[in-house]
Amino acid sequence: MTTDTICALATAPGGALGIIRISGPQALEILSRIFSKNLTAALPNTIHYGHIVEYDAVSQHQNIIDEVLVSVFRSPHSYTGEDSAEISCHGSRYILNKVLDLLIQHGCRMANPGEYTQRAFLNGKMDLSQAEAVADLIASSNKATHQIAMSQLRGHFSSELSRLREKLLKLTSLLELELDFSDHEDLEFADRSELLSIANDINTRVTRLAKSFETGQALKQGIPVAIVGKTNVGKSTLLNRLLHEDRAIVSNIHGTTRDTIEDTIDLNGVTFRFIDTAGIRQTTDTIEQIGIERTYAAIEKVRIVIWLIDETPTEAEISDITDRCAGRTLLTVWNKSDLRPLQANIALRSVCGCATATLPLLISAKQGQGLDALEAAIYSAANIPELTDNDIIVTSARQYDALIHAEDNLSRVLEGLETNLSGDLIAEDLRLVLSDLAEITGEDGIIQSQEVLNNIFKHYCVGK
Ligand SMILES: Nc1nc2c(ncn2[C@@H]2O[C@H](COP(=O)(O)OP(=O)(O)OP(=O)(O)O)[C@@H](O)[C@H]2O)c(=O)[nH]1
Ligand SMILES: [Mg+2]
Repeated sequence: MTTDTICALATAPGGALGIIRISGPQALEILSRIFSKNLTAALPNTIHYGHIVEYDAVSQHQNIIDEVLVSVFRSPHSYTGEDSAEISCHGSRYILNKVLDLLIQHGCRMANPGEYTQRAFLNGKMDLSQAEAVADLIASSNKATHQIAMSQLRGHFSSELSRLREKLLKLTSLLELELDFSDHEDLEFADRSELLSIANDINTRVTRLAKSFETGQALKQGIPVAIVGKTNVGKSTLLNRLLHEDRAIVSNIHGTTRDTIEDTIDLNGVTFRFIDTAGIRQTTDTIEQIGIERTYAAIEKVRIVIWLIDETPTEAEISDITDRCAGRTLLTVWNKSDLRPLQANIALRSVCGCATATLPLLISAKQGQGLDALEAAIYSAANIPELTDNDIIVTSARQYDALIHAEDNLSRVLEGLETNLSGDLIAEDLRLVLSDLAEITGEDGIIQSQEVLNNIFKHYCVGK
């Protein structure tokens, strides 16, 4: 499909080695012009030791640029599906630029971001959802995001989509059968309740996929946790303690933190994004007041709120925080346990989730006591599903959009079946669902517009 042969540096500059990738119909021919051996007849999946050389027309000598290893891959058994090669050079910036220059002089073109993966998709080596997983895999920074990307790359999402596709096709054909032979009174068709049960099953699966996006986003971007409370209770001290660095200014002056401060850490292989906030108090200071508004705004955006206290709060404070944290997990944490023992009243017990038994977690952010228990409580509040290698979690907004469209069209299918709508109208909506799902994988002749493809691949690094 492509005629250009492309090249790019696939590794980050600065390492001991650098890998240059070449892919396209002329990959081995062009490479042979600058390599000490002819590789045009090289066997697939072989490695060749030799030199990258530059011919100097003035001295009529060959200058050796580097001593390298070249891996040769043959179409269709390569990442892109084309003839390709990877040159492992020494990591010198000069060498790498020189080799790229030589390749370009001899007929290669610099690859665009993600162009190798785009070619892999166009050559049928992977579908679009797998291509997107490649970017996720490269960006994965913890166990959870790695596991999700790996599962998608290995095609678990694609297989679930093809199962859905089969069910949709079955439904469509049953409906069409009903249409084609509706005058034959002696023929029996699947009754509508059977069709409805297939449609419901499809709907449940699509909804499950769409729902997983929230978890996917949280795992990818870090689960947001706000640390809130009155001024001077030790919120910034706690942030610094959780991050193991002096990120926020700590002082005994009330109202030290004015703006929200965010940073991430991994707990048990999952990224959490902690947000330190301006302490809540009555103030006439306009800037501090803006900071407090931001604290309230931060609560709206998070799934977990750590409410830090260092004295027994009043009933009014308790009801204010519970109101603001409705729909979120509220962890009440008593700080400065080294200074003051916990003084719990009945109302405080109830905000901790249980009328009698549960008390706030006790910590000393300054001295580090109780931090392990707090981290464990944060992790369990996040309610991360126990991920297995086969779990399908949607992480791309593009895929999520397609699933939402599919859900929308499916709801009309269900409605149509329930209200005994004519089969041809229902079949029309079914076709829309099929095309929504096909958009995710880019399959089935639904050729993605170049714009959609460019949009997907432009976020990749060059060389992938
Ligand atoms: N003894 C003791 N002091 C603490 C503890 N945690 C924080 N402090 C002290 O409490 C004071 C306030 O700490 P910060 O972390 O700045 O408090 P904050 O809640 O961020 O305050 P604002 O930004 O003003 O809202 C500092 O002097 C801290 O050293 C603790 O666990 N024990
Ligand atoms: Mg602070």
